[in-house]
Amino acid sequence: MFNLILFGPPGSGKGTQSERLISQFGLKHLSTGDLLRSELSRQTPLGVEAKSFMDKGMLVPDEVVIGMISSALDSNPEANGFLFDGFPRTEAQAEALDKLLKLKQTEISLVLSLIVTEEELVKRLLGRGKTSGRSDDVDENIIRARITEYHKKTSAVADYYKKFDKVVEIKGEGTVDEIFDSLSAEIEKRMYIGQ
Ligand code: B4P
Repeated sequence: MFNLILFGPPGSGKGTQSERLISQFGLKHLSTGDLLRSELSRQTPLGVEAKSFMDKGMLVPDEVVIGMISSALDSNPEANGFLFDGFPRTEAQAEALDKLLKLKQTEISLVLSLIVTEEELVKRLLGRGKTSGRSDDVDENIIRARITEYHKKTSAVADYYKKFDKVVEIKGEGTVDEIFDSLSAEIEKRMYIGQ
């Protein structure tokens, strides 16, 4: 099994690149942002709880997202590997993910970390806000709050995986094709050795 984490701040291109990577490498896409937005649009109790955090640019509580990922892993027993997009976002989530994968006798193979400047992130997210209908993309204050949450709680996740020598940093500015090629090259170097 090849399990990839696509890591980076909000707006760094995780969702954009994930769409292409899953079709190229046959991985099952697990995006906590998409899972939460699906709960939200169905107005489930979980979605209603999550909305109050997402609308302020804050992270949703760990136990909520860990529970969602655990069910998603159980629902996909046939997967050849997973692409985790937007998860883990805290050290507690990273530790929980390690335990869940261990139960399945597998582990994280690689963490690809997209590096993008803050001004570019804000520009992209405001741009997406004009068309996406996402309430967390329209207000610059909320966007900056998400970036602050990232620095406070999420950037430490890269340090967690660096201890296991699993992180490769990728320049996340340039065309979508250029970034996709850089990400693919790193996956190809490892995918066939690990399988
Ligand atoms: P997510 O849905 O994960 O979204 P994101 O980080 O904001 O965006 P992403 O990184 O995927 O977007 P992309 O760059 O592709 O999170 C939303 C919220 O959900 C969080 O704030 C949090 O509240 C909650 N949440 C999710 N997971 C959680 C977790 N594990 N724990 C707790 N809370 C959680 O796209 C951005 C824009 O850039 C697009 O318009 C795209 O077209 C553009 N773009 C992409 N690549 C580009 C390029 N190379 N050049 C120019 N523009 C580009």
